Amino acid sequence: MDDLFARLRPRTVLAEGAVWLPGFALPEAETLHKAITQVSAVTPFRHFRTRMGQMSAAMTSCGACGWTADPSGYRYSRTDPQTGQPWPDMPDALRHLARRAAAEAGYEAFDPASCLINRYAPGAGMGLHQDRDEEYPQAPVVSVSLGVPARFSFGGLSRSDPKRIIELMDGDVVVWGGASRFAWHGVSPIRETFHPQTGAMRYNLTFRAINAALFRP
Ligand code: MD3
Ligand code: FE
Repeated sequence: MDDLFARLRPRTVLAEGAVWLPGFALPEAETLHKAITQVSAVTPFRHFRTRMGQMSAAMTSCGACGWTADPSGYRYSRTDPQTGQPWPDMPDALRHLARRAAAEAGYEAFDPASCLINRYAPGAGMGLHQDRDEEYPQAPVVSVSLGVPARFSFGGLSRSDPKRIIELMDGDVVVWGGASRFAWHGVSPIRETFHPQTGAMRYNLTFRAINAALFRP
């Protein structure tokens, strides 16, 4: 039954290197929600302040390093600046899901060092940007969407390239590799809707391989 809607939305190659796997994470949803609860109990969700202002999505991380931001810039760090402690380990179930998804898209060797967890309340979004802080261009980014849907737009390597808009739903996975790894993308403000597991919230998990020189002691 869980697979019904996923079946109606077939696996889609969105652009060179970008593979959309509708509903791929649905069988793991319960495990993923538990992992989010466990990680955020140790390293709470917070809204980073950047030079652009406060981010509307709340974030936390698990794995060997986590993404952080402050008015001086963006970086990966081994410890959570808020707790001073290492980020919690990446739960095996999350790592395995990310590796299976990457393999489906042709990346057999993917081994993520970090999982960034974004939480969007109604009205929260993410402006158009590129993901360039990893310094590991050969690895894809694996993204898992949970909870209420999001209107996601992505373009090309230039900010002004034409955009395609897709609706990312609960359990959808997208693998962004190859020529799509540095595509500009963003999330429109989340609409007020309801999901039985998350209420009004949307979560997005992004799994990333990071250049170890960036976070080794
Ligand atoms: C396309 N997150 O955390 S994930 C991010 O829904 C981020 O929370 C969004 O963008 C979210 O940086 C979208 C999808 C995603 C992630 C990385 C990409 C799309 C991408 C890298 C290249 C192209
Ligand atoms: Fe991004």
